[in-house]
Amino acid sequence: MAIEDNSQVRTEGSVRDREIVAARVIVTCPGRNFVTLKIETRSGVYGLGDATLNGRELAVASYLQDHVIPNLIGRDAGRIEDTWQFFYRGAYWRRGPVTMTAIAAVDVALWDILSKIAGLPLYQMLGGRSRDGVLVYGHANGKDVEETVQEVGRYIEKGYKAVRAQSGVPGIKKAYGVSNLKNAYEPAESELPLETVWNTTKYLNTVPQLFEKLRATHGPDIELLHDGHHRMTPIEAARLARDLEPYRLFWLEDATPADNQQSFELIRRHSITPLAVGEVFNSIWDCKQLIEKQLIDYIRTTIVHAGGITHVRRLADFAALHQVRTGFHGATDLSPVCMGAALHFDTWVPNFGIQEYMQHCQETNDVFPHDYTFREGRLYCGQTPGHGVDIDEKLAAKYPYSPKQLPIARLEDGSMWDW
Ligand code: KDG
Ligand code: MG
Repeated sequence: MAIEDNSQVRTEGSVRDREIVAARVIVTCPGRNFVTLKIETRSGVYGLGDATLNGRELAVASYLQDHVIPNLIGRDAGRIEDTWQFFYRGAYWRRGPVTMTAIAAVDVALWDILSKIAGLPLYQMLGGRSRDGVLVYGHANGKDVEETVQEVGRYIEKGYKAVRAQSGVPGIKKAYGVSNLKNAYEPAESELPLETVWNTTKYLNTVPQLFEKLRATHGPDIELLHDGHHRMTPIEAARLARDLEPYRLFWLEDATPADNQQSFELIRRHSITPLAVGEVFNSIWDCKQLIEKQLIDYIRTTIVHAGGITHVRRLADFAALHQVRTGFHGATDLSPVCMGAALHFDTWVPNFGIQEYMQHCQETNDVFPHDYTFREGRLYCGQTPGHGVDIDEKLAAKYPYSPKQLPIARLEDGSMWDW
């Protein structure tokens, strides 16, 4: 069967046009590192996929270059599902962030190609619009509660309807999510990991004060979010979730590490604060229990780190059966290519919740021209065929790779902790 299909590639006109004749990996650092896969067909149509895995970029570049691209040449770009299965099932060594990011890059590039051939924006290929614009949340942060409250105000003035708030904590030198640069929080800032010191007690004493002040200052309508970034144990997370109930959060994210999915039962038992998790997940299997037991409200797993549109579509459909909605990861370490694909997905997916939108810097936007736009708290994907994001390769070549790793966290006694 496979052999017959391959012979069609060589003889059928349109299938022949879709034959993959070249693929290459582009590594660039316009403000931060990005890895992009470009796939070209015989007819000259090309597609782009994001392959960026923060702090581990070259592992994915090598996986693509050495193990994926040789298998892509000669394949029909229209066989998206079969190509996905080939790289997932066929690799024998399945799952994991490196593999699933590489598969995602191929998958998104193929969806881009097929949409371009059809002459349609990608969301049409998925089934068309479910909404006009995509609700997004921005990142407000400050060195203390006062400054963070002001920063949230700045986002509201800019039209945001949802804002994530992260504040400095007295006694913690470098709290997660707080930067000197305000909009541009880039945690991967040094060649070897920066060592930060963590204290959960101090954190748990500060966060409820922050949200009390936010509600008192900005009123009941603005949606407020917070990221615990895996630092709490389940019972500590349950306490924070309960303490935050009066301030009605849109969600509390990554309250505790989800390696043991069952640990979310404990948080759920004690609190009605909505929970979001999953930016580090690579597969539906990482959240099967969380979803089917309704232990979470939002799934954050996004296209670039979980096998692309083909796999995340499956995950979203499964989540819909359990009234779990999507809330895709959208930090700046996910390139505009991922953002473009995510916005088309968000425009289609019936069980959409929210999309994270941490704005890229000007250098990044110049390297990746795109057609999505922000208006009154929502992002709108464009009508260009494909996912609407391109790469300026000449400009990209001017920004060579710059090795950077994410920080680590230790407790005050030196023990390693979750960053
Ligand atoms: O690479 C790690 C970042 O993407 C992560 O720290 C950002 O937690 C994050 C978020 O919610 O955006
Ligand atoms: Mg997060």
